[in-house]
Amino acid sequence: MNSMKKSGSEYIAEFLESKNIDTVFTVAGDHILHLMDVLSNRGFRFVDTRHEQAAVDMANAWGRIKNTPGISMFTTPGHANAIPGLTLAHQQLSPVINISGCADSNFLGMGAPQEIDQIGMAAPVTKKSSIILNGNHLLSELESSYQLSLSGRRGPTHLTIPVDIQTGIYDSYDMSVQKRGNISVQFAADDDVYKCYEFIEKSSNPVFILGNGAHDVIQSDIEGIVETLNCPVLNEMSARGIIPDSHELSYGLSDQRANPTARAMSEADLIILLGKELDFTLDYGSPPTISKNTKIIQIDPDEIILSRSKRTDFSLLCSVGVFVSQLNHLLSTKNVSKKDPEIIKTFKNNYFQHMDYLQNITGKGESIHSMDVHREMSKLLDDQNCLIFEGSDFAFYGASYYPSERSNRWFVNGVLGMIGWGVPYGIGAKVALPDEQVIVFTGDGASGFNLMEIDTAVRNNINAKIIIGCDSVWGIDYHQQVQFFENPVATNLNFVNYENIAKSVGAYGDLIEKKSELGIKLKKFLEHKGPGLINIKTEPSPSPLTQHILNTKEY
Ligand SMILES: Cc1ncc(C[n+]2csc(CCOP(=O)(O)OP(=O)(O)O)c2C)c(N)n1
Ligand SMILES: [Mg+2]
Repeated sequence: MNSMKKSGSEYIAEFLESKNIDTVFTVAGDHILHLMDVLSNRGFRFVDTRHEQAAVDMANAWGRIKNTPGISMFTTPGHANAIPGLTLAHQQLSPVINISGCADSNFLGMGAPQEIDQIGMAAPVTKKSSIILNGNHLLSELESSYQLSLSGRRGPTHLTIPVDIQTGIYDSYDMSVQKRGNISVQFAADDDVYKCYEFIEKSSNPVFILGNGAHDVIQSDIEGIVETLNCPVLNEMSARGIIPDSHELSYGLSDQRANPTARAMSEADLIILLGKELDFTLDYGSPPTISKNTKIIQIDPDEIILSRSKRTDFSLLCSVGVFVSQLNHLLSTKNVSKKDPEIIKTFKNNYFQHMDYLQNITGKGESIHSMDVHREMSKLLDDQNCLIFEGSDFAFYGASYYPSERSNRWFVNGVLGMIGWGVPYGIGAKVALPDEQVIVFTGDGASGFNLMEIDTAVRNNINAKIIIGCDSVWGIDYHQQVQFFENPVATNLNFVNYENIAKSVGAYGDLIEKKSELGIKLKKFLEHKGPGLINIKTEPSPSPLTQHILNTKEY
């Protein structure tokens, strides 16, 4: 190989190209201009956003859908703004590489321009946070960030690359390399898989839960297992849609707070957690969600997650996709008799009861209930769509209503419960899915954090669709304050003509105030070829999730 001299920025560009990454979510700034220029000259696509949090949320959505790290790129003060986005990506286990520039490394620690502790700020919300001080380490550092963000429980990584490392010239002979195979996976020992099989054999009504650490499960493997056994399966986050909700043994979202159907898991005598933490959504393995005598098996690619469980009967550190394949294979070699669990009847009853409830709630007269919107929307959607549900009552009605039929097309905020990410998430998702309808359902409060990104969508020609349920309250908290304290504090909002904000930046905007207008106006909105926002005046009403909080929380 001939020796070649290239700038640090050129090495970064070549690295990203070698991983087929061609898109960068950014806000420009001093310390990243050299790298941006090199990437631009090589044909990278820049989505130039209006806030760094939003840019990371877009990279998060893009990375989850493409199953490769989404790239966000900032200057130093922008890095500070990126922390909330990294926090969400960290909790959602989304593959992201965040690259921030900083001042010349020769002057760090001496009051260099805009100097802050970038590494320290990103460290708690990334899998790895580091600074490159030797340009010859660029490629090996990038490779390890890439591998880390995709392996095990996925997540964001951060690299600070000072300006002098971007502009410095390095000889390819001196460049460190880490040649890797595919993304690393951990196999389970055969006798450990057999032990799991023995638990399943002894159980009369097992329930499988695919969690956020189960993104690598193959549909035919999990279908093979639950069909062989005739037992129910639930799923969450990155595992949503791996087994479609329309499968007769799939009972949808595992979060029983938002999906009352899932509460039937309390009748299981064995719960098999596949990449699912035994967290508060499962009452840490206790009643009322999980019965005292229920056995719990936990498979996870992360030892920390296993170690946090306070009661498991058998746990195993292993890639979930690999384990599910191994178990499916083992079951296929056995003469397994099908379970005939009563529990399926309970799941079915819960499901029909819940759907019946959702089908029949409606606003008074011409006023609009969130469910009026979701029922109308479901008539208009085909199967080529991607739905994003903010952390709002308006959206949570939808999250317990619309099925998830394909993986990476159905997103909620997850266990962090953060709000404000939905609008940029939808825009990032649409960059990854140019041929599908991408729809964000958001409350009015949550929409406000990053609503200016509708301008990003217009400038970058990204046809995302935003639907605001405008109930003029911060609903989830407002309803709790009213019930528990009879005193809503700081939870009232004005009715705002959000559609005019969209129109003012050149997007489609419309307002719906009457139930009878829903069908026609939503159809026109979806047919519009360009980004848009529809603002719907809705009645405040606690969603199934909030209702569950109201029923179970005590002060
Ligand atoms: C970043 C962040 N800030 C505040 C909260 C607390 N919070 C959760 S839901 C919610 C209300 C959401 O209101 P809105 O978006 O209007 O939706 P609605 O429930 O009214 O439909 C708030 C304030 C949070 N989870 N995350
Ligand atoms: Mg609201």
